[in-house]
Amino acid sequence: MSKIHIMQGATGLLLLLGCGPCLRAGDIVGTIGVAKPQEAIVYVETVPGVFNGGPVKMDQLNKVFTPYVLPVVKGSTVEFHNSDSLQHNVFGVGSEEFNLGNWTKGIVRQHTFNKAGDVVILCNVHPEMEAHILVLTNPYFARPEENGKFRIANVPPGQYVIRAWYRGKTKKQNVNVPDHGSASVGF
Ligand SMILES: [Cu+2]
Repeated sequence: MSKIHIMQGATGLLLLLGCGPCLRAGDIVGTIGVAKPQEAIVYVETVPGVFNGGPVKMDQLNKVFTPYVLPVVKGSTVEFHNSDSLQHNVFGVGSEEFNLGNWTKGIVRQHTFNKAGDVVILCNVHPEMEAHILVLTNPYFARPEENGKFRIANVPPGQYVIRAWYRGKTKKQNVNVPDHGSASVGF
């Protein structure tokens, strides 16, 4: 019996006919060596295609923006919550500038980010409060784990620039993502 006869059902059919790009994707894995890896974001700079953002949440709790850095896809609406029993303000400076005013616990205000870049989020009631919204052009990004390891999964194969953002600065590397398996990057 030939190998072709052994393959049955949808899987066999896909293997025989090929599935074009749907089966071709690789992971980018690596490690970042910084003091607080979970406050870093690793992302692929440009990936062909059009990607849509969705709603994302940033909170203010105990006078701290949470998370410190929030990666979003361009076009995403960020909901700014206030979980403290005092007044906060939210304004943004950098690649996009806006001011949502002041509000109290339980109220949510939002802003849609339509320009790629790094927006510094501040509160004019508490000058010590700071966060970043990292507006990216595609969803191929990852927040490293506590040990510095990261994985960006299912990236279409190709040659890319990958960047690691940390405390407002980025470092870049070139990476070649294979059809299957993974490519390694170290920062
Ligand atoms: Cu505040």
